[in-house]
Amino acid sequence: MKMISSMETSFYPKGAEKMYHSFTKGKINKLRKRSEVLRGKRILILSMGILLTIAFVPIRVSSALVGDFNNDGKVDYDDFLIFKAAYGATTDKSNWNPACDIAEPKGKIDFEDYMIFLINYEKKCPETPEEVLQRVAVNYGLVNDMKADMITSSTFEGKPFGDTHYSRYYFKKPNKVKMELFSSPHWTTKIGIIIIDGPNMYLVDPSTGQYQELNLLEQTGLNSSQFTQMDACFNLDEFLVNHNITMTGVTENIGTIEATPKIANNLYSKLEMQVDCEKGLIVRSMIYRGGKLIETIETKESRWVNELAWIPVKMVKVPLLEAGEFRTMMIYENMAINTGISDSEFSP
Ligand SMILES: [Ca+2]
Ligand SMILES: [Ca+2]
Repeated sequence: MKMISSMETSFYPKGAEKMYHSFTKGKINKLRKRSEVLRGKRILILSMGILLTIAFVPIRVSSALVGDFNNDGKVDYDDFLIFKAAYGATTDKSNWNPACDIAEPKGKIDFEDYMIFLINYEKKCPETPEEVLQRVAVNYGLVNDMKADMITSSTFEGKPFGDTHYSRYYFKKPNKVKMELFSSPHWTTKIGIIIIDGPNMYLVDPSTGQYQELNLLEQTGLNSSQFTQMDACFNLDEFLVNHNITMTGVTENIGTIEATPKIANNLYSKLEMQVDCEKGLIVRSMIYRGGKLIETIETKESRWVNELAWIPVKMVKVPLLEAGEFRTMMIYENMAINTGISDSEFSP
């Protein structure tokens, strides 16, 4: 989009551009983003010297800013929601929106279009905490499910601690999780299965098929309307309803957000999240309970998976222990998204 505006500027003789600015003040920025048609008209208008009477008439033209589907002069979350509604459509579908077909192949809104959309999405950290979290929602916005092989190992005071664990991780939007625990890196013998389906948690013994059921709402003190909103990645609207959020710091690319739950629970009293605005990825979360930091989770490595989303593939969890420094490293291999995991995968 930078290229477009510099091209546009070159249409003007220097003096005329200056005069135009002085007449129109803030409106120039809006007009800058309008189409070739309007640019042609502006040149005509300038040469005729009757700028004020005609300049604002032909406002109903399509935007030249790629990805600005609602024509408000910026490419942001609102445009993403429009794109998301049309994602996957072909011309014969009811959700077909020709405005979103911004890349080849034409007649289909697919991830080629998504990539062009992302290229044009504002990358710098915005000024409000809501907009920073919207970057996260945009990153995960086209993800329906994920699965990966997960390798977990721990250190205490820098030395290996306990066994390395091998598990298969499944996630389905908005709040279904399954972990199959294996006895060895051969991924053959399951020794346990943990399923979380909304507020229900099941601990399954794979050798007998018997399971124990736990209600997470009772365990955590979260109420049912809060429960699905803990995750700013997949339930942002509800997360915002249930938390007070403030921005405590921002650099070019990293925005730091503090979120406190409006209704107290016994899992956390505050979340501090550092968001990489370019990727839309939470790169560090600090969890507080009773005003005290209890755990830090940091993304050490992320990958652009299936050209759809940035997903953490190496994370380190550091609980705050008085006994010493304990670190758990989680490595996700063979991460795949949108493979169509069925709901039945999450029943015990
Ligand atoms: Ca827009
Ligand atoms: Ca296309």
